[in-house]
Amino acid sequence: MRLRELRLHHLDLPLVAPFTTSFGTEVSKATYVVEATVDTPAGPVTGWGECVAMRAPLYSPEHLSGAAEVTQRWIAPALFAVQDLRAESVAEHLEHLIGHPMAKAAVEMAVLDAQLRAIDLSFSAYLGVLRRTVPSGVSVGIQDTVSQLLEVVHGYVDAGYARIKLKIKPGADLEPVAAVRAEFGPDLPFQVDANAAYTLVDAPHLRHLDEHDLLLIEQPLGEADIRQHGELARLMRTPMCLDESIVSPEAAADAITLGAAAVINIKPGRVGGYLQARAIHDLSRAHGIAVWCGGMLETGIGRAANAALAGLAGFTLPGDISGSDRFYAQDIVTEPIVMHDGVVDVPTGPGFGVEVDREIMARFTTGVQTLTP
Ligand code: NPG
Repeated sequence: MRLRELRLHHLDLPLVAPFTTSFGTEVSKATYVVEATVDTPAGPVTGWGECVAMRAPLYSPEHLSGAAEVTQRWIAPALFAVQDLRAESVAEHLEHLIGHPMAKAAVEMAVLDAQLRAIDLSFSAYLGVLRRTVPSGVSVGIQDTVSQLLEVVHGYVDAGYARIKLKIKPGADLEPVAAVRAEFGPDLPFQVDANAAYTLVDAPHLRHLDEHDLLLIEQPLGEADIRQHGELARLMRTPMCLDESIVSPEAAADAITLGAAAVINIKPGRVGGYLQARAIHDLSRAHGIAVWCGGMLETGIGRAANAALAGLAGFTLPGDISGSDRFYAQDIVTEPIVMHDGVVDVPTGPGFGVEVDREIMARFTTGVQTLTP
């Protein structure tokens, strides 16, 4: 295959409700969608990817406009120069560029979608996924009041979500967690996500979370603090799950060896793409470490790909693969992902199995960058 053109469609998608985490509140989702045109033996084929970097470097060192710049100046030229490009070799062609996993993942995704469409193969079949559906969890942002929180959680529980994840931060942790557990009882699959908001000196405080029988606590400490997560894990009964810290299979191996992760959240963007994500799944499974698929408020493109990835056998916990309507009144694909009966369907169409609705996408487009050799 030969990469002919990359088009970055910059979008600003309004959220149905503000989303608050320990690093701030978002009222709309800025992203860019990658449209790759690839010459294949079957002729020119278009594939789609998306960049999950946030506007500001608050979750990880990447930010959206930086990712677009890196793509324009280094990633695209490196890939345009390749005579025989395959999705499986994208990472190696980009290995000399340090970091920027989300920028790389977005392009690899679009190349992979095109490659699979050219041979009429779905991403799930490519991965060898047998499941038809995967359990759908939902991530609940930090709310202003406990009563507001309970109302929001009631909505998701009534809708049938398979588990609830609550964002926490210092000052908004033990009380909301206790309130949700008391309201919904011991059977609610319930976990928390701190997005690196604590330090190891908070261990005595965090240990109180053990009283609430959580499925796991996600990333309480900083991205670089793998060893400290190991220490905290030994001080708590709640299973330790890492997100931000797991940037590569090597980081996953370190975390597992240090006892820092009983569970791993796999986000393809954070680890440089779906193929690396698969490698981390395989490594974790071989070590008996449970994984689940995280979410980055993806559009219908990324959500479809996540639903297929989460069909792999090692994904034994519900992922942040909520229905499109949890974040968006209007998605950019013709058939957005829908949660029903606590699950979402694994897409079966060619590539990621979704079609972009260009007319709808145009409504949310703030700019288009066309990159050619
Ligand atoms: O369903 O996509 C979703 C949201 C899941 O909470 C979620 N994502 O830290 O995992 C996270 C968080 C996040 C979202 C982080 C956007 C960074 C950006």
